[in-house]
Amino acid sequence: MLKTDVHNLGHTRSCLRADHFLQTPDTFVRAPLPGMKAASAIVHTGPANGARFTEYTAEMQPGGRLAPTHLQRFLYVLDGNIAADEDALGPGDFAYVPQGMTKEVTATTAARLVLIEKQFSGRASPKSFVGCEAQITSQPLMGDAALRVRSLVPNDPEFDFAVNTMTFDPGATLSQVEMHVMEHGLLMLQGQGIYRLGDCWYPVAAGDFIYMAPFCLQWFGALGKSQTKYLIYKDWNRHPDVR
Ligand code: UGY
Ligand code: MN
Repeated sequence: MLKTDVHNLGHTRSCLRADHFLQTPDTFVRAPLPGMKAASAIVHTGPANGARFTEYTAEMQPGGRLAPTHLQRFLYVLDGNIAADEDALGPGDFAYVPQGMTKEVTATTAARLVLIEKQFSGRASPKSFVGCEAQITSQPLMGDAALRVRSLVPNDPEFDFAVNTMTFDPGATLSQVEMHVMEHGLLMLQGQGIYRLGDCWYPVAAGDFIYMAPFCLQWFGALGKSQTKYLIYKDWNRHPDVR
């Protein structure tokens, strides 16, 4: 058999456009962020591509630590176990740390977590919280029981962003093509489907990350025989004047 050291002849599903991008795991590049210990980051999006938030996956060795941040921080555990100060968190658990508060985040086993960090644009800083996705009651989106949304950040105007999981039964779709002022960071957690972004339709699957700029046309349809789920960030409770 012919052996080659080229990687898919340079082919990938990753793609960068003016109002969106798709970042697939074959193109992830890992590097520690300043202050991280025994951990590295895959940066998905941030000010470098015009986003008003930063999102990255942290891959931590046992005993590894996240860098402190001066921003508000939301984290969601993908795999493994961590301690956020006194709270022990496992897969599907999440935590919010307001701007100005420090929480030491340490991996108690090898762990992967996704982090969202952004400058707080509200008035009074919300309080910290931890939660467990499975314990959040889901709501059908636009009355469609085949598409269920769980809001991980309380629906309270003091928060200036939202993070939701959206679970699609096989064949479920967004009920409309959306075009809105909010930007999105989206991590595919399980399953697969077709994402329309701008004028392109992409096959996407668990592990992929998508960034959508404000007003990016978007639509999703789930494919396959099992559920599809993604974790999605959006700016929320903000006047469009606030950047
Ligand atoms: O919350 C949202 O805007 C969500 N429905 N968007 C999306 O799934 N692309
Ligand atoms: Mn949307």
